[in-house]
Amino acid sequence: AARHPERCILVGAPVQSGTDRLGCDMGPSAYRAAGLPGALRDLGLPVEDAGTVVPRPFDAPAHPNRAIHHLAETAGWTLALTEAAFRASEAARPIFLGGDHSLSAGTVAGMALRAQAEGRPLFLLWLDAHADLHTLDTTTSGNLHGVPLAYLTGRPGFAGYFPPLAAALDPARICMVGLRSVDPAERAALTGSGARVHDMRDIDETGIVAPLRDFLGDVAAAEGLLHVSLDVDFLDPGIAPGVGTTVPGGATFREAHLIMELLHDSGLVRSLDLVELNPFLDERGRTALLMADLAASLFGRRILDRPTRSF
Ligand code: 4U7
Ligand code: MN
Ligand code: MN
Ligand code: MN
Repeated sequence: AARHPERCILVGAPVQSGTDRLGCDMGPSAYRAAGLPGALRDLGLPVEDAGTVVPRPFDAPAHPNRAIHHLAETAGWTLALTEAAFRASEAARPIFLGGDHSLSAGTVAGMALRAQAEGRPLFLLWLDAHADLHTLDTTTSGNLHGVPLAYLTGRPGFAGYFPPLAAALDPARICMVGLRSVDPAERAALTGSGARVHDMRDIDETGIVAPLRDFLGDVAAAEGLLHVSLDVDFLDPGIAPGVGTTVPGGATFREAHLIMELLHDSGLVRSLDLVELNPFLDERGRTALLMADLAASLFGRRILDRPTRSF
């Protein structure tokens, strides 16, 4: 399998234009306060801090869907983060410190360019309670953290409002895990899309190991780059209260760690989004600490040494 750089690079993305609650802009600071850079260095990894991205100006016309807010600002973040992700991933594995989930419209678009430059396909693991598959026409909340996957897969209606997408993702290379709040328009978009979708019921019935191994096997066989997008609300609100969109019945501490441990052992992860942390809603930093802990597991923290699995 193709090797990835060892070096990690932290990229601050204090985006909050995609939500209707303030506070996500404090996310990057909270991850630093939670000790994420040190935890990665303790694993023996070279860690660079690229600082904080700033949005680019973007002229978006008013959209007929009056619910939508902060459209031009979110599009400007998308533009800036596409470039930042492409640049940061040249010789390192980026960790994007969010910021709300609209930031993934940029980070994943940038990683798609990186994959294209390396002549390899991009795969995406989306860990989230939500599908984030609304188009600008179907969102009723108008919160653009609910649209990144529609943009990234080339669903209609973004032209002129968001930066043009160089390379749309093939839904067959997307695996979604943790779903438990899907709106009717998103459910319709998922049907027949070819995306792999594992809702919480699937996890309850069959566990997550077999489907995840299956997906990772396909990434390895295609010599793909894997991007992981981890939304705080993937986790159960009982262990991760620091998020604006809690949904009961989320992943447990061990389920989430097991996924990170399997991802590490696969050696396939090239980039990671940590999104939706709202430190203003957190309890004494526990959600920030848990997210940092999960990131450390993905980058190699382990309970005991064990052989890595080759696919
Ligand atoms: B997140 C929602 F209606 N679907 O569109 C919407 F349920 O990035 C939620 O996954 C979106 O946290 C959640 O507003 C976006 C809602
Ligand atoms: Mn999300
Ligand atoms: Mn979510
Ligand atoms: Mn959310």
